[in-house]
Amino acid sequence: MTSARRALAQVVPGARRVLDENWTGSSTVPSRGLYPHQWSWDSAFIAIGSRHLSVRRAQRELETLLAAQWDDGRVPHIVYNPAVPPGAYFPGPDFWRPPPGATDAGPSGGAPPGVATSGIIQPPVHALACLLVHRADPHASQRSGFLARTYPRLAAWHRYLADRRDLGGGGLVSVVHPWEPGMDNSPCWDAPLARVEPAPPEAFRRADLDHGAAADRPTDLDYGRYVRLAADYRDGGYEDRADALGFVVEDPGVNALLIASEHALAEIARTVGADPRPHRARAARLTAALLDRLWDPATGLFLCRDVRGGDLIPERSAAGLLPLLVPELPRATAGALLRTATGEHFGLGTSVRLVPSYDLRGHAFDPARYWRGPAWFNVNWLLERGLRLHGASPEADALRSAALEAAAASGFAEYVDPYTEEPRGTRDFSWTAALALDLAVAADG
Ligand code: 9WN
Repeated sequence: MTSARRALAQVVPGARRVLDENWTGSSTVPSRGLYPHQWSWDSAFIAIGSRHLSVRRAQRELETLLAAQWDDGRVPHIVYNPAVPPGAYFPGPDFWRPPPGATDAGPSGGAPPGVATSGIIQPPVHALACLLVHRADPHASQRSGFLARTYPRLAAWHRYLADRRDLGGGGLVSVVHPWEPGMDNSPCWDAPLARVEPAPPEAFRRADLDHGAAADRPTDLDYGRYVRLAADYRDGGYEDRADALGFVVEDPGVNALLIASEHALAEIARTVGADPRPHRARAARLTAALLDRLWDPATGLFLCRDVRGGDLIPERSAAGLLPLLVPELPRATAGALLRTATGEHFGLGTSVRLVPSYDLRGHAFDPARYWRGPAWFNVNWLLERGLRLHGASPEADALRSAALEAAAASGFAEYVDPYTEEPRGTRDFSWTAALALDLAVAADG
């Protein structure tokens, strides 16, 4: 049996089981216990995998999410399932309701009537996901009008990011909460978060520790700060004003994903008969701003910028490698990123097989704790794609094989120790199953 066939045989039945079990009929929960609602970037990754099982289901996944889009264009990071008890996840739907008068948008913020959502965002992987779902069966997609329906929503989403979230004024998108870039507990947030007064412990009750090991999850102090930031944003009516927000950061991962998605949106526009040029132009402007504001030649990596403090944050995170997804990255920059990925700080192909979320040599490195060292499958899927885009096929092939093996061997874990590949976090995690499925199909193809 070839290694591609072996990967298919190892991964496909398990991945299908996880995705079927986590499907609710209109979307897929990331995990039945720990994350019992719909999450934004999870759904994009899930659709990228589930398109191989059912294109209609993948379309539904994305359209359920996009149906919860706010009137200002933002796509919320959580869409709550009304059938799930309110205490099953913290923060629940009630947490996000703005106080009366805080916003013109009414009691549910800007969410459509009858839909309960959070008020913050996650990385914009959705246009890329929509394009890949379309490509799984272009004729059926065309017949069902999938891209024609999703294009206006995706365009409004990107417009919100470009127009309302350029809080640093330099042409990049800022995040206003550590949950927004999706890498919640990254050591990159430690310095900006240190300025935030934590909410008192009696102000909230965590539900995550009912399902996850405390050593794998953020600390209570981190949670206190997450709660304070989210409550302040809500109480300010979700207004995106740099001077009113306690946490404002330009993250290279979020911006790289927006650039990749903006290129996908140009392709979608072309397919539906709209003008692709504004999307290409925005991608080019974002690429120039990314290079200008976040590239750090000394570390050979893109860094985060603390907009409130003004400086680059001197921490090496895997988010800084994600600009490998940018097609117009200068050759020398892509080469430097490849050297950084394979060098001592990320160790790809030398000390580890999967890229860790944070610097193996960093002062805050922890191989078990949430985004402070473990390897995550979505990050590795994105990097595999970026390596291939920039011609590093041997590295991409090795990463793909390692991700496939680790996903199956770990029981589709949420994340793994980068050295031992021991499973961490929850198991039967949807994006691990979905992206392993996608890699297995590509390996076979
Ligand atoms: C908060 C669902 C989400 C992922 C994030 C991951 C984690 C939530 C949490 O789970 O975040 O949004 O409760 O910790 O960090 O990337 O989307 O899988």
